[in-house]
This record gives sequence, C-alpha cells and structure tokens, in this order.
Amino acid sequence: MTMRIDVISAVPDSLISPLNTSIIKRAQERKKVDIIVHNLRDYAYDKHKQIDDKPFGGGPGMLLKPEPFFECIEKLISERKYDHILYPSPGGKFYNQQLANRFSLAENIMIIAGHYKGIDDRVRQKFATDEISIGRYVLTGGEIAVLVIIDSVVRLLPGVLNDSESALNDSLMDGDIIEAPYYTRPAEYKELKVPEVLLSGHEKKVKDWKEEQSKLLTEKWKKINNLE
Ligand code: 6GU
Repeated sequence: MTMRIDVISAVPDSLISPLNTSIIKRAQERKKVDIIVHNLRDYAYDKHKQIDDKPFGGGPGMLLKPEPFFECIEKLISERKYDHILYPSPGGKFYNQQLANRFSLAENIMIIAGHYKGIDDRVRQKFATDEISIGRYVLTGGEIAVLVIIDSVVRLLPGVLNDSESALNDSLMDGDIIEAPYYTRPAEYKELKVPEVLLSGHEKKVKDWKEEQSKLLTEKWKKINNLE
C-alpha cells in the first residue's frame, strides 16, 4: 500500500529538495509514499494571484488569505478521504513518537503549512483535525515542521528502512531510550580511541557494555531534560 501525503504551502520550493533526498526520496521511488506538494498560489483566483493580506484588527505582518486554501483543500477532499488534516502551528499539541506512530497508519494525510504570521483562522476551524507544534520555539513558517512530520512518519512505513537501518531503532520506539554511542574505523584517530570492549570480539561483553551505556545516557538525558 502507498501512503499519500498532500502538502499545501506558500513556499513549495522550501519542501521539494529535502523531500527528494536520501531515505524519503528512496521511499517515494519504492512507492511506499506519494508526496504531492501544492503551491498555494496556483489556487489564488484574483488576477494578481495574491495569497496574503493584512490582518483585521491591525498588527504587524501578513496573513495567508482563506480562499486559496479553501479552493485547494475542497478539491482534494472531493477526490479522496483524508485520515488526518494536519495544521503545524506553535499553538498545537507537542509532536512526539506516539503521534508519528499513529499518523504512519493512515492512508491519506493532508498538511496545511502556514507562513508569515500564519493563516486566516477559518481554514484551521473548518479543516484541521490535528494541530501540531514541534517544540517551544518560533519558526518563520510551518514548512520545517512539515518536513519533521513527514520524515518521522515515512521512516515508519513498512519497507522504507532497510534491515540494517531499522535495527538502529529497535529499542527506540517510544523515543525515550538513548542508545550507546557508535564507532567505526579507525580504532584510533588523533589519539582518540574506540572503547576497547568493542574491539574485543566478545559478544556478551559488547552487549552488556551497550546496555550499560544506554542506561547511563538515558539517565543523563532525563536529567538534562527535567524528565521524571
Ligand atoms: Cl508547527 N510552526 C511554527 N511557525 N513555529 C513553530 C512550530 C510550528 N512548532 C514550534 N514552533
């Protein structure tokens, strides 16, 4: 089965390259996901193709007008059923691995990217099923959040990661376990040494070391992030 993801953006160029790179590119080539980026401006119907306007009530900055979004979203909705219509916004629910897992079960997802000061709120009211924030900081627009969501969801789709890639995250399914550090050759570089145990070839000792490191790093991670 191929998941379909439609993204609506005022700056589609900011999405195209990242989505056509590395594992997400490969996932599309393998037909595990079909990602379609819609240029909001293509749905502007006035002759100047205007997509933004000043906010009622004043204030700085410009807003994305409702009509181009309504045109685009209503066309898409008339064509298929969407399991989720996501609106990335600093006011949304904090994104986490659980949400990524849930979204990865969908057949069709739509993502509405805001830009500038955001979008006319009627678009959110009318269509958004999930409002998602990717953290407590401010971005210039929703596009980077769109990429975060797509990346975290697509890597979960069956057949996207190869065995060697997915083995990396066996224990990471809830994102709350930090893994032991990794090393490759050379065993010594600029006087920096790879931990001896990893060179020993002693399977049991290596396994114990990784578990111990993981435990220590997870504890440290909880501490620096004020968790538990
Ligand atoms: Cl989803 N959008 C913007 N503009 N800023 C954010 C965000 C989203 N999540 C955290 N900060």
